Amino acid sequence: MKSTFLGFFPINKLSDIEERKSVLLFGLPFERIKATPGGSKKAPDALRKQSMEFSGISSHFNMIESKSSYFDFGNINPIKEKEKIKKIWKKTGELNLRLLVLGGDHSITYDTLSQASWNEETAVIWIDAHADLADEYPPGIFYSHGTVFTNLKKDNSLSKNQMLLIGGHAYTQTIEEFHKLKNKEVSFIPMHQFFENKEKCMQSIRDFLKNKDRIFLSLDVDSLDQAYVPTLGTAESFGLTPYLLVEILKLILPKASYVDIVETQYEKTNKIALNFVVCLIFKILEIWES
Ligand SMILES: [Mn+2]
Repeated sequence: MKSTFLGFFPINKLSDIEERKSVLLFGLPFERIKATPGGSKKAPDALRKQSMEFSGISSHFNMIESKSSYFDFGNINPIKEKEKIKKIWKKTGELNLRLLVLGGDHSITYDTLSQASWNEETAVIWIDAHADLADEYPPGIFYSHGTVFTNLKKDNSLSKNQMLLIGGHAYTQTIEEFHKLKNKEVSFIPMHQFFENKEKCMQSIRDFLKNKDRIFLSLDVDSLDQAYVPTLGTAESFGLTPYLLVEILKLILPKASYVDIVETQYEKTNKIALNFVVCLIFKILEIWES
């Protein structure tokens, strides 16, 4: 490992973790198909490096004095190192770990969550400008960043009460995913509703969480308005604001044992998206700690 994320202790073997509820970070620097512009596979190492520009201390949170232990397991290749991901889930079960995963494109969510153990009280929530519910994307490709939640639903026989999309508002030209949302094949709170009736949306999230004991959260950075993350390959207007995202995270994170952050793309001269995701990671750690 070249460097670790600020405040995280680098480890080579999972047996080095002994403390319950530790946060285990790892990267999946992987893009399943060639997209223009690509670059999300560079994000795990770039985020680690960029984190060193920060102190990890804010008015609400001091990473250095945190009660939790933070470990960085480096990067994993989701095709060649499937076994490693399996071992991480085993360790997570034994010690109640909290996983923080850095993608990669959105297809990595399938690599991690298809190896998790699911029951009726387990659910996945994805915060995303897009639904990622295509059957094929692009045509002829069944496993990509555009089909993640179709595949998770199918392969784990998930019901709509186990799947919640928050913040969707832009859909692919293959209109099947739009129909799936219309037919309520998954639970869904579209972006515009937050601005029409925010409290109703917050209550919908609380209701969804009520009978769940374990949440897997997948956070696509393009759920944020492009003003905050201008270098993404699929940047969208009329998206989430950072503080609205934090309010949503405060509801979800207490039950989330897994968070991934995907599709972080940046330019050499424009580090806004990287800085945003570094600060988002501090926020996630802060909410987990509180
Ligand atoms: Mn996505």
